[in-house]
Amino acid sequence: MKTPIRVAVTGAAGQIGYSLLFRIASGAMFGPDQPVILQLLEAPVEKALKALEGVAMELDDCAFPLLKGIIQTSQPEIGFKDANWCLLVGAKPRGPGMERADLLKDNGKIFIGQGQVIDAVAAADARIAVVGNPANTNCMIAASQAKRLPPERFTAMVRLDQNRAQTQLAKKAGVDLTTVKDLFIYGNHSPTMFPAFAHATINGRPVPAVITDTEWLQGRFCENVGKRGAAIIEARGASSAASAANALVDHVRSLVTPGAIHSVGVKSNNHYGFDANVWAGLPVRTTTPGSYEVITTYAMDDFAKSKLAATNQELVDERAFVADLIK
Ligand code: NAX
Repeated sequence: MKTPIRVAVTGAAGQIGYSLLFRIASGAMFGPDQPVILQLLEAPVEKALKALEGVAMELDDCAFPLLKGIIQTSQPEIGFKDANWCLLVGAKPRGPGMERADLLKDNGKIFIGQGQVIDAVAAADARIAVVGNPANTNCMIAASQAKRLPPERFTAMVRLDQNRAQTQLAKKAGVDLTTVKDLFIYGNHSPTMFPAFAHATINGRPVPAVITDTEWLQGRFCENVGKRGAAIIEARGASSAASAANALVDHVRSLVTPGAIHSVGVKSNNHYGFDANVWAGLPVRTTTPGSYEVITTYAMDDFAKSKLAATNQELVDERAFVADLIK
């Protein structure tokens, strides 16, 4: 029997948590022979902690063979202790009339604190994946607080956007979605992000050769993917949860699978012209479990360059909003 992996999950009693924890405990994230210990962290709010108790009871009731322990806490020092993976899902939602700048600052404070505690108490091999919005900037903020853990350990989730884009292309082309490959998301997890269709393939052929409607690719397609979150809220009356949890399973599963190529929000280091210090969605290839290299060889046409410039600008602006926090 392998040693259990300790997986810390914040916002564990939230919507995404409710779809996510059971997948982790069933083996979908780390494999069918990898035991896990779930370290569930919630805000110090009575209602949330009570709900967490209920979630933990349901996890118990599933009798998952791989689940070797459940910790419930509102204290980051306990929740992140010796964690091998820290899945930062919890965040303050944007309230009515709230400016994006206020959301950035409020969440910034949470991710400053969590970044510091993770750096102090998580396992030496800790990996961090940020889902709570604004995910890229929250990830940048958490990473800015780490002295022990290097920046490449901190990743932001853009996999939901990749999955959304893959299905949109498959539907348009009338093909099975598994035939759509090499579709990567660049930039922010926001409507500015860019699904780079020109490099993607369908049955081995470049997407623009299969879907010849350039106006659709540059217009409706990019818009549908970028604004899908809002469309889900409109239809469901609540934000994406099961698909977000599924994307996080994919994000981590791909990061622990050598050879996988996928989209991840990482420190850009100037790749594709992004500001060096923002976390941008980029194509990566997993090298060893938990580590990756950015694929830097894609050429960008003028349309792609303009999209990259816009999403980069948004990330730079977000960073500027929280500059005083991360000093
Ligand atoms: P919920 O509001 O259902 O759950 C969030 C949970 O986080 C709550 O239970 C809350 O008590 C908890 N929380 C708040 N502050 C905390 C803290 N300091 N420590 C621990 N827990 C804390 O939101 P949910 O629908 O689960 O979404 C979670 C986050 O994911 C949101 O920020 C949301 O915007 C973001 N999303 C990100 C996506 C992505 O692709 N990156 C897509 C889906 C989702 O919109």
